[in-house]
Amino acid sequence: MASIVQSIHSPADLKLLNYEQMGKLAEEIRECLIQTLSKTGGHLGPNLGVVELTIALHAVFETPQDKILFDVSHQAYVHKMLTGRLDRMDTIRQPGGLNGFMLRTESEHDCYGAGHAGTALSAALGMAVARDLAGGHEHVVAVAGDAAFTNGISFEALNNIAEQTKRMIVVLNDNEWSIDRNVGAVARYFHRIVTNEHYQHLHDRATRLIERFGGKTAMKVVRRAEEAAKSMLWPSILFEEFGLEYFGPLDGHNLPLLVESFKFLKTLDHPVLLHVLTQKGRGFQPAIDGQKKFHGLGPYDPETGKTVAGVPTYSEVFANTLADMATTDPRIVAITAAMPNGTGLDLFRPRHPRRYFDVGIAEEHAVIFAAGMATRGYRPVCAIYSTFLQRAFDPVVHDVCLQKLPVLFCMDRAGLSGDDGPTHHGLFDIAYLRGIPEIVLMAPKDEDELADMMKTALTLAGPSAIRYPRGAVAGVARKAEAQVLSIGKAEVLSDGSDVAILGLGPMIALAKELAVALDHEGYSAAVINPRFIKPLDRELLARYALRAAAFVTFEDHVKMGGFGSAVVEALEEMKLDEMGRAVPVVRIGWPDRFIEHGKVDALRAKYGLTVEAALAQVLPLLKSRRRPALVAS
Ligand SMILES: Cc1ncc(C[n+]2csc(CCOP(=O)(O)OP(=O)(O)O)c2C)c(N)n1
Repeated sequence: MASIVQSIHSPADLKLLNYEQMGKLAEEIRECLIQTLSKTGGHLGPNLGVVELTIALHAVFETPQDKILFDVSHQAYVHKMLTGRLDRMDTIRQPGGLNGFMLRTESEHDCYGAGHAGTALSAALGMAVARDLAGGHEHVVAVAGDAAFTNGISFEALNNIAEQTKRMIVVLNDNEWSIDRNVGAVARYFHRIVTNEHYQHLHDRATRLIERFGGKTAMKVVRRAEEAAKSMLWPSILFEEFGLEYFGPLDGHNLPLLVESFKFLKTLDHPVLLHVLTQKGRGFQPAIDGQKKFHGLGPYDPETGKTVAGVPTYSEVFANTLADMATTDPRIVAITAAMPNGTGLDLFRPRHPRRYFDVGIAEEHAVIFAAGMATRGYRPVCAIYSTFLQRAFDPVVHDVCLQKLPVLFCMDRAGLSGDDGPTHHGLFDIAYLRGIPEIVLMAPKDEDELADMMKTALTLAGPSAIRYPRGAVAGVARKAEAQVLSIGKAEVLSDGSDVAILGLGPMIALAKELAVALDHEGYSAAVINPRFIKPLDRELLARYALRAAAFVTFEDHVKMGGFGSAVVEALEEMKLDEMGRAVPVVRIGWPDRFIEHGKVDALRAKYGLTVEAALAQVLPLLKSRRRPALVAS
């Protein structure tokens, strides 16, 4: 039998299908997702959950005129398949291929890009108000998961919607999961609605109605759907108080019910919220059984869901080390903003359940909550990805640093994230933290030093942050006991007199390689592990400025405002060469542009984060060396 999915080149094709064909299409899409993502990796569970919902949206609304936004947009793969990108699905998250999130530059159907949670309602409201001002007629639909409602921005938008527009549809896609189980009062509230037996009764009635009339003439269907939809009105004090008429909860896998409900909601002249219930991972048992794992993952076996065993990661070392430290230090508390899995805190939780806090997708709250605990003598450790801590910049400044509170930020995924792309690259944290007074900023060269830095941070009287990358550790031997490091002191791994190479964090590997390459060219290079971005080891910089013809800095961060910039600033202030000039610094880091998704090594090569690029820049400086090699240190 010919496949239906292959016949869908745009949403217009979808509109020609009857419910039976749509049901078949849903099956085919699921199969395609399971097979394709088994090779590319990606957000399988969330997408399997929204197959019918996305089909229904595109069956009723007319993108690109109508606007459909997905919060985070990790669940927009089906949307991509239905909007002309099916033939490129096997390139998703691959170099040069489709992005794993919505991208305005990828398709006219992607009206809003995202990757961070909580933005859909605000952006949709902006679009609805822009439509109203311009006298337009398009529909604006924001689809947001239940966990997106643990995020403050969603509530800031809710607070505003009814006052600003008369026409906007919010779809609450409730599967009771964030990446982990969804948490907090909002999650409990949704759960209460869903488990109410009255709902079950209404739901069955509505389903019967829609199914009975699904095949009849359009008018009849609309009228009956209206009845069904109205009969499903189940008072939700929360959303009604915000001025959105609430509908639901309805079965998010019942295609006719969804389609008819959207047709009905489209006719309303006030903001509405439709609560749909979906099952994450639907249609693939391993994903239903392993919700967390299948939220987002690398390649897997499409039959069994099995993945290859992972390598030890920085996240795991961080979490195990913290759990060990917490055993002897009762002041330590661990805080995550909905990322217990990604940050490794899953490992901390069973060992210290009372000192583990998942606050939901709420980075600002996480940081201020930590500040509050710190005022009471606790040592909060906020494990937040570099990219998500961007959300909490003001709390870091205003609540933690200004009050000199001893909160430790452990910034996982600092550096290029690879497949996830620009929304997830952790390339800005040095730039946004370095200018804040009081904070101590560190980057370990390996997992052993990560433990040292954690121990060091926990001795400090004020705020600190440690940045470490995604993925595998260096694989070095671990000391039995972590040691406290001297604040602001770099580590000289090997001395040299022509060039001083500073390799921040795991970029030390490139520094070592460059030293070897320079040695082949007849130059002697010092290899330095800076350890501290702030305070910088100025004394060391001054020492090498008197001997070396150039510095080279390597960092997995944007050059602008990064570690190399800090070195340049410090040297410029010192003006140490014999002419009162600063010593030249070759800065190797990411350029001033957003970096696309792809493989880390390939992107490093493309953008010049390589030993070769460093060599090409530093050799001319050495060849025109202006000064004699001076005294040894
Ligand atoms: C600001 C921010 N913090 C954390 C994340 C990581 N994250 C990605 S998806 C997700 C859970 C989303 O759950 P939900 O909105 O319910 O959608 P579902 O995956 O269940 O469909 C989280 C925490 C993020 N994208 N943005």
